[in-house]
Amino acid sequence: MTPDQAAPRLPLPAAGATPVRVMTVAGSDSGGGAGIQADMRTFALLGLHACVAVTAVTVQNSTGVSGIAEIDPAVVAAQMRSVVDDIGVSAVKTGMLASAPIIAAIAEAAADLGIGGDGALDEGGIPLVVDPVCASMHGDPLLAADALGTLKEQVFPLATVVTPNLDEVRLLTGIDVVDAATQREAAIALRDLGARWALVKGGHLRGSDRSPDVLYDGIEFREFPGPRIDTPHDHGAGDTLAAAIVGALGHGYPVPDAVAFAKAWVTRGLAAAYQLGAGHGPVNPLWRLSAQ
Ligand code: PXL
Repeated sequence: MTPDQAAPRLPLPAAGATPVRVMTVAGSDSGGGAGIQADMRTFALLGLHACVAVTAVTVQNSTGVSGIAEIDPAVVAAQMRSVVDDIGVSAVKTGMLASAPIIAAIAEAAADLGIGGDGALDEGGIPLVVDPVCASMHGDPLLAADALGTLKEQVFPLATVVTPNLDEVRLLTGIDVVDAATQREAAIALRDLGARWALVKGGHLRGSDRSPDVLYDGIEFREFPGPRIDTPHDHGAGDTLAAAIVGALGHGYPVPDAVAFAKAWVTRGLAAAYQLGAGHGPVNPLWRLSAQ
């Protein structure tokens, strides 16, 4: 299936029919632009039923994060088990995971529930998209410094796709992506950490008016060029991209088609981003509902 770049959409359920179900394991953003709220906006606008496992509650507005309350790791894992055992999901995303104990609980639950791992892209498997969120756009930490190793060791080997931005690539691999060659080197290093597919986003690559993302499966490098949308209002863009990948995987798209779809989706959202509060506004999945 070739994604429609102009009007990216997924098949919609008939009224009253149970939609495709997906789950996000992520933190809440009280400002409504990133984290769980970004994921749910995208899932809803794509016609999906969104389940959640909350990892942390952030106190946050358009100017930054001023507080974080972590959820008990056992409660995070229990949310995942409760949803999968009853409702069932066809794809899962992780975002802000906050701490090493939360990550360990999630990794154990995911392995038990058949989320990610080798069978993820087989019939009946549950693909896992790992957005390795480390900090907010303002630089507020969203992952404990001592949790990076746990994320790499316990979650990356389960990941169907990882979607780091260039700051996260540096933290995870030590590679400073400055050009196409280092972007490919980073994709190889991320796969070496255990992910089946690595998507290295080019959005923060300076000196270019294009922002090609590079997707690598250990065999082929695929480039996803896109226009660079120059806006200060890109809060939640990474979450939105990863959520749209989850939505497309939940519908059974192959990974490269899911990425192409998600890229078109977030590009439309960035073009429609709006100002909010005194700081940075969010990427806008509501473009789909906008008055012309
Ligand atoms: O955009 C990454 C992100 C994810 N999750 C939460 C966030 C942010 C960025 O601020 O607040 C809860």
